[in-house]
This record gives sequence, C-alpha cells and structure tokens, in this order.
Amino acid sequence: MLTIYSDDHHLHHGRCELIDGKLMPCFEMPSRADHVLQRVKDREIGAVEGPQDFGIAPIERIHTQAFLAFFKGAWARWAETDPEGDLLPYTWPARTLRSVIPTSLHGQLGYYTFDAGAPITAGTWQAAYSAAQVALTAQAAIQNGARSAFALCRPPGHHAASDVMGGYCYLNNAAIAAQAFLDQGHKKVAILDVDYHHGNGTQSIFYTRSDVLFTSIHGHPEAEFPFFLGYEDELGEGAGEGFNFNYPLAAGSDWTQWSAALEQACGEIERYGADVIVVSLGVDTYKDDPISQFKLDSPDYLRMGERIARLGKPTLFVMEGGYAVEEIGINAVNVLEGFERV
Ligand code: Q9C
Ligand code: ZN
Repeated sequence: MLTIYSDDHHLHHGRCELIDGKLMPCFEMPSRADHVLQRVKDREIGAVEGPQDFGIAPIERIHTQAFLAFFKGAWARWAETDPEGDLLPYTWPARTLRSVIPTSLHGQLGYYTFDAGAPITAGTWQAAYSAAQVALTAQAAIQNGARSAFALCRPPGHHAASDVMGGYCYLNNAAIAAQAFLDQGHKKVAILDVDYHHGNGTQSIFYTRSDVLFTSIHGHPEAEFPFFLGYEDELGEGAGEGFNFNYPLAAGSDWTQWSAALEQACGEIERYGADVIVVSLGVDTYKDDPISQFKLDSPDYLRMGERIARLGKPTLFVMEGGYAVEEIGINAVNVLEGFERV
C-alpha cells in the first residue's frame, strides 16, 4: 500500500492543553506521526511519497473562505503582540450569547473554535495545509486505480467542521478527500470513522447530504469528548436523513463490543452501495491510550483491516488520533496489513 507523508507536520507542535485542571504537554505531538512512518518503513508495506500540491480549491470545497482566511492569518496577528505562548481560545459563543463575528483576534478565535484543544502555533497553518494535501494525494492515487492508499496526516482532522476547529483538528482531511472523490465523478462515498472520539466535524459537514454516508464508532458522548454530538439518534437531516449512523459504546468496550458495532457499520455501508470508502483511522481505541477508555489490543487492528477489506471497495485510510505513542505505529499499520491480507 502506498503511503503519503509530509515532514511539514513537524511545524505544528502545540505547547500545552488543559487536562484535570492542569496545563499538560499536548498529547497530539510530532512523534506520533514519526512512529507511524517508522513502522510503515519497518514493515515494508509499500512506497512512501511526498504530497503533490493541489492548492486551496479542494480545501475550500469543505471549509469556508472566512474560516480559512482567519486560520491562515491568525498566527501573524498573534505574533504582533510578542506572545509567550501558543494562540489558544478562552471564550465561545455558547447558549445565551450571540454568534457575532467580533473584530478582535480572541473574539474571532472563539467564533472559529469549539474548544481549547487546537492551539495555533507559528507552523500550524502550513502543517494542516500539507496534511490536507497528503490526503488529496492519497485520494488521487485511488482515483488513478489503486485499491487502497494511506494518508499519514498530522494534525488530524475529523473534529474540524466547515468553519470550526477543535479537538486537535484544523482542516478535515477525510472530508476534503471524500469531496474530491465526488468532484472527480464518484457518486457515493462512505466514511467509516473508527477513531475513539466521535467525528463531529465530519458528521456536521455531511449531515444534510446523501452523497456521503457517515458512520462512526466511538466513546459514548454522554461520557466522552466531544460530548455534544455523536448520539445514536443523529440520523441525518433533510436530504441526508438516513445517511448518518453513530455507534456510541461504553467505556471499557473491547473487541467483542467494538467488532459488533463494526459489523453494523459495514452493513450500512453495503446497503448504501458506496463506490469508495474513506476510513478515518484513529487508533486511540487501544487499551493503553492515555486519554481513551476502550480496550482494543494490537492484534485486533489486523481484524479491523480484514473486515474493512471484505467490503471490497477502493479504500482511503486517513490518519486521525492515537496517543499511545510507542504503539501507534504498530496499531495503525496493523489495520493496513490486515486490509492487504484479504
Ligand atoms: N481529558 C482526536 O483524537 N481532549 N482528538 C481530551 C482529555 C480532546 C481527540 C481531554 C481530545 C481530542 C483527533
Ligand atoms: Zn480521537
């Protein structure tokens, strides 16, 4: 399987996030992608290539121009104040407030984010832009006939909506790739989001559409980030009704519960008749993940890949979360190796 990777992800290294009342070093760190790349090479699963540059247009198919202009220019505005730390939001237009767009940097930052988990640093725009190009380049490989490809994206993307960043995510790499498939002639794209967290950004982007089926298996939002989306009764709206399926699972779920949900998601994808599949590949379902509560073990990821392969469709894997840094490479590449066995 071809892997697409850019070193630009090193340009994004947030300093800290707020956890348990303490500022802690960001769990979403550059060594994550380094470990996955190393495992791809060690296992010799295929060539590793850099991304092509498809420009901003395919990103603008998913994200608003106002959001992109804000994100691209935010660090320069922050740098003028000679800051000590990263650019982090602290006020959001929650209920009782108005969703106006203020003129100030921090007002706009609150408007375009949903949490304080997506710090903007000097290199964040370039890293996120390159991650989107990584996804688009892997998408192009499948468009040109490959059975599968791996977009080793960092930062991840599935929490980012059309004009909102958060949850370590800025640009929605999987959604950008899914839209590119449609723009290049595909009619039905299925997204299978296996990250531990609900892919709220991806769901929201496609919620009123029938040309993208969104399925997600994740920690129950009653108990788990992002808390405010990802419930079972979210089935899509308008033309999108019946094209959104969430499988929230309890803390402590292992392969037995998880694979039962995967069977259901695969059933929906088969019924839908997708011509191509985009997998939001988070491996924070791993038993030793430091911020997650599922109990998948490394061999389970081989089974995951095999099941996805049995859908029998061209499949684009897009890297999302996974914070057990030592094992992230083993687990992510196990999915790819399981897929290739079938
Ligand atoms: N106390 C992805 O996996 N914060 N994002 C968790 C834990 C947000 C995860 C705080 C987790 C975001 C792509
Ligand atoms: Zn996650």
